[in-house]
Amino acid sequence: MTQERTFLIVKPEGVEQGHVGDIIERFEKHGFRVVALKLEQLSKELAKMQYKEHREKAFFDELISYMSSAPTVEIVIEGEDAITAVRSLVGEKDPKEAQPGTIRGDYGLDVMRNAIHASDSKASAKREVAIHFGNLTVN
Ligand code: FUP
Repeated sequence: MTQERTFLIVKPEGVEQGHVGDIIERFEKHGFRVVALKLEQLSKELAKMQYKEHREKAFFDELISYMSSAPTVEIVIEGEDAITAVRSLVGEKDPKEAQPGTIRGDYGLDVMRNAIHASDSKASAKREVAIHFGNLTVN
């Protein structure tokens, strides 16, 4: 077991529908600590940096418009094996396939509006934290 940091975004519909408190509580109840937190309406430039691996995809423009359309909440959390453990609390990308009790299973509307983003690897966590929180250390 290793202490890790990972990066999350509560997406616009998660903020709009009032799920921020519950989402943070789920992570805290599982023993994770919040180490950085902010509410921000992302610029298109920041959203493009966040999702640059998808820039050739058909859904990219819609994703960027959506992610920059309203406030989001960026969070860095820390705990044992945080990257893998957090992805399992988040659930499958498509809310229709996500288990009830996962964040996307409970709150996601569709593949794009799936309530929350979570880094999928150490390298992604490092890259994404650098985009949103400057030189905060990830390990
Ligand atoms: P995840 O890491 O679970 O968020 O999944 P992906 O990196 O595959 O997807 C990145 C973003 O693209 C998510 F916000 C969902 C969105 N997406 C679509 O909107 N349509 C698709 O067909 C696939 C992904």
